[in-house]
Order: sequence, then structure tokens, then C-alpha cells
Amino acid sequence: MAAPSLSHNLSQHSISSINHHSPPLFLRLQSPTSALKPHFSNFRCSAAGSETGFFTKLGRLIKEKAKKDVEKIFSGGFTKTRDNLAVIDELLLYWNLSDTDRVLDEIEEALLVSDFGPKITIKIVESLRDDIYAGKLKSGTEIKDALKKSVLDILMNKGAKTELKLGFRKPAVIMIVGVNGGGKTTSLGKLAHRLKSEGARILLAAGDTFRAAASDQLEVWAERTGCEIVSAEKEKAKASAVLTQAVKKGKEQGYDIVLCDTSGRLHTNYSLMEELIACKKAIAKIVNGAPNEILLVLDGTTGLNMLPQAREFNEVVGITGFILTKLDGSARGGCVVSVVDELGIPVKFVGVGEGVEDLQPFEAEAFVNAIFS
Ligand SMILES: Nc1nc2c(ncn2[C@@H]2O[C@H](COP(=O)(O)OP(=O)(O)OP(=O)(O)O)[C@@H](O)[C@H]2O)c(=O)[nH]1
Ligand SMILES: [Mg+2]
Repeated sequence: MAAPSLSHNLSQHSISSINHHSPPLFLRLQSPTSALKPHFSNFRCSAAGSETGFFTKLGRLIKEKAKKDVEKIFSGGFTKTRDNLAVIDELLLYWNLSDTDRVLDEIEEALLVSDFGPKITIKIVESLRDDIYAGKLKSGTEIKDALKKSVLDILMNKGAKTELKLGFRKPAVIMIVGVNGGGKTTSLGKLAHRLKSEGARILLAAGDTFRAAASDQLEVWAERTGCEIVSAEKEKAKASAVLTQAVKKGKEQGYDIVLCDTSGRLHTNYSLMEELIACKKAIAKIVNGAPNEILLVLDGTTGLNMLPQAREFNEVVGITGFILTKLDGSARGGCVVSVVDELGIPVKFVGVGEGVEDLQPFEAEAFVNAIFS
């Protein structure tokens, strides 16, 4: 397979683990039960002899393969945020030392408008001011590079672990949680598509038992992605019961991953948040260590309002990663940086449209290049 045309600025360390020139080696499964047939036979992996667990490889592979389209999706996905930040280029084009304070004020405003949040904005702008007056930054280009670097540093220091962590027992279980209408079901469908196209056998679990239409919506995604689905058999079923049934089926029938949808809930609604705890416990009873990922879906158009949601969900169930949706339409891409900085939890995927392909594994460097291009 030819090497994908990767942006020269994507981080080398993460690319280096794929050897595109070596002949394909088929990945063997480390199945906990020898009776389970390998399902990843179409997985290619260059790490011969280092079978550290197929789920580890799946998480990594999803990220690495996605780099092929990372530029396409990121460059199209953040148009509005990029438009807001474009003013920075104009300011820096004519920058001279005597103009520094005015230019920094305007950079500050551009960052705030893009929802970087006051804390990060002040930190970035003050560090630029110090470096400019210390003579370390001597041109508009150097200032722009320093600005990009400080944003990248925040993302890399606090949210670098963007790979899916799927443990080593089958099935791996991923729960998708979040407030109403954020894009949980859509993201779950897109994720199913991505994982399935890597050869994983996926089971969907319609854990949103709150609305009758919710399981119909997931059925549509099951058809679209060619995945099996477990839905409630009777009305008013408990979410934890449906998820239990699905994970049991996943275990008995050798599925690789069970993707669990849940109802939208306000993070301030105590009893609904309790229900999530019940779901998590029910899953853990069937597969030790599961759910492996609890991904919180945050609607990018809500900007900094997502922070209290993220804190609350994390306190109640322990979030392992974020999916930030609707960034295609949002002018508030800076909130990606705020949420990582505030919570120290990585953004694992971003949603940049409603189509089946529009879920992009998060790449800090590509993201920074996209919004400051
Ligand atoms: N433009 C855009 N729309 C999205 C994205 N993700 C989801 N949507 C749309 O947002 C709407 C809500 O998505 P759902 O997936 O139903 O959201 P949900 O969180 O499951 O909603 P509830 O189950 O009602 O809580 C739908 O119209 C989706 O098509 C995205 O990344 N970009
Ligand atoms: Mg839903």
C-alpha cells in the first residue's frame, strides 16, 4: 500500500509505527477464549512479533488510518473558527514592536470570540507579550508560530492520549453519554462505521429507552453500517437491562465491540445521572473492566457552556474521552482547547458533519494547523 499523503507537519512519532512499504502481515488475535474466531483478519499491522493486544492495535490503527483523511476533514470542518482567527494573520503581517500592545489586544479578542476561554487566552497572550519584549520573537511569523505552539502544548500536555483504549477482553464496551441532542446516536453510528470498516465485529445497543423513536434511529444506523443491534423488547425497559442483554450477547457470540447508546440527560438531573452509574455497573458485571471507554459527546456549538457538563459527567461516571460534535458549523473551535485544559481529558473524536464518514479521530497538530491556517 502506498503511503498516504500526510501533511509534513503531522507528528512523526505516531506515523512511524506504520510501515507502509513492508508486505502486509495479518494480525492474529489474542482471544481470551480459543473458541472465538478472529474477526480482524483484514487488519494489517507492521508490528511483527509485537502482539501487545489486538484492541490496542485497533485503537492505534483507527487513529493512524484516519490520518489519510485528516487534512481533508479538518480543513473543511473549521471554516468558521478559521474565519474568526484569520484576523490574526492580517494583524501580524504588519506587526512592528511599537504596535505590540494593540496587536496583542486584538489577538486576545480573536481568541475569546473563538471560545478559547479567558484563562487560556490570557495565558497565551501574556506569554507572547513577554517573549516579544524579551526579544525572543522578532517577526509576525515568529509570533504566529509561538501562538500555535502554545495551543499545541496545551493539547499535547493534557490531552495527548487520543487513541481508543479497548482493553484486552472481548467484547470491548464503549458507552456514549451526554446531554440531549448533542449528537450521541449519530456519533455512535459513525464510530460503528469506522470500527467495522477496520474489520471489527460490532454490536449496537439501544440504551436510550427514554424515547420510543431513539431505538428506531439507531436501527437506521445499524442498517446503514451493516451492524447487529440489540433493542428493548418491551416498552419502558430499563436502560441497564438493555445494555446487560447486549453485552451478554456480545460476550456469548464473540463480538469484538459493543457500542452502547444512552439517553440524553441534563447533567443537573440527579436521578438520570444515577441511571448512568447503574448502566456502568451492569456492564462491568458481565465483562470485567468494561466499559472500556465512556465517551462524552459535547456539542461544539455550545462553546464554553460545555465545561460544566463535562465536569459533572466526569464526576459521576468518569469520562475517558470526549467526542466534540458539530464543529463543521461552529465558530467556537477554541472550546476544544478549553475543555482539554480544564479537565485534562483527551478529545478522541470530532464530528464535522452528519454523514457516516464525518467522525474524525482528533489530531492536535492537524487541528491547530486547520484553525490557524
Ligand atoms: N452538522 C452536524 N450535525 C450533527 C453532528 N453530529 C450530530 N449532528 C446532528 O445533530 C442532531 C442530533 O443528533 P443525535 O445523534 O440524534 O443526538 P443525540 O445526542 O443522540 O440526541 P438525543 O438522543 O435526543 O439526546 C441530528 O440532526 C444530527 O444529524 C455533526 O458533527 N455535525
Ligand atoms: Mg440519541
